[in-house]
Amino acid sequence: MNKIKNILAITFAIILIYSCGTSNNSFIDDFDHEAQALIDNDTLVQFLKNHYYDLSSDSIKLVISGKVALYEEIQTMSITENEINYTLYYYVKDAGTPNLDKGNPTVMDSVFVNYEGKRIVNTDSISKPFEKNINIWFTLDRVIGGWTHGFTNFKGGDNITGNGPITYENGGKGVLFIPSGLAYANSGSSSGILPNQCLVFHIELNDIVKDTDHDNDGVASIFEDPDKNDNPKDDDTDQDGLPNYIDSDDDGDGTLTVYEDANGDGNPMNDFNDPNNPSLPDYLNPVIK
Ligand SMILES: [Ca+2]
Ligand SMILES: [Ca+2]
Ligand SMILES: [Ca+2]
Ligand SMILES: [Ca+2]
Repeated sequence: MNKIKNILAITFAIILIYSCGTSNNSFIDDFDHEAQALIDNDTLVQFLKNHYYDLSSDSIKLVISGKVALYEEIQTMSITENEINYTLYYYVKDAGTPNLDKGNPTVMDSVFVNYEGKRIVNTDSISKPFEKNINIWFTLDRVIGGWTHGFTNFKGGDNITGNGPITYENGGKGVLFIPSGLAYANSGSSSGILPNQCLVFHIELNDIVKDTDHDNDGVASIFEDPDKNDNPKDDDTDQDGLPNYIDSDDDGDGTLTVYEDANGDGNPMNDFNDPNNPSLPDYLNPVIK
């Protein structure tokens, strides 16, 4: 199973670089991203006040008398990226009620999704879809920040594929409303997304790979986070430029992490053999090889 998770992660990472950008906006320009975040939030709030979710057509429409504005039903997440605070808005049509409950994906897990992306043109107007896909895998660490965090609010469904096409039921379903700073920021994208444009994604979460292990070393990517700041991308124990979650020898001592498993239970996280440093697992401790 670990091997499958690893293969999935690599395959999907390649797709993602071309299809959805990355969440590592480097922000090396002198653009005022903080000011843009405030503008985007005003846009999103007003857009949500001006629209409602039409359940019968699964679409977003201008609010009319008798309908409840999305703003009254919306949920929010506070996200900090590149030291800028963002609010991600998401509408839950169905959080997901699978018979086989794998839990929610983490920000490092692989997800199997259907989606349709639209641009917020202005607070009264939304574009036609600029991109849509069904039954496509992504790893949430390699997509725009709005996706990375947004999908963690939903559960995958049940695979009921028989002899026919791939089919899922009971998966999470909803809409993500994403500020530009958690999408394509001030650069936009070749698929017609303008700089500083807020995006809307209708999403369905068909399935997830829980505890995705990018480097197949027995430590799930979400746990390759020694500084425990919920971001495994900034941890590089041996400082070789490869973050731990994609480094097969985390402490750079020449013994692969997968073999730093003295008790042989397949989990390198529970092996502690340095009496001088009893709380540091062997795979992060170059003294223990
Ligand atoms: Ca790993
Ligand atoms: Ca970290
Ligand atoms: Ca490293
Ligand atoms: Ca090692």
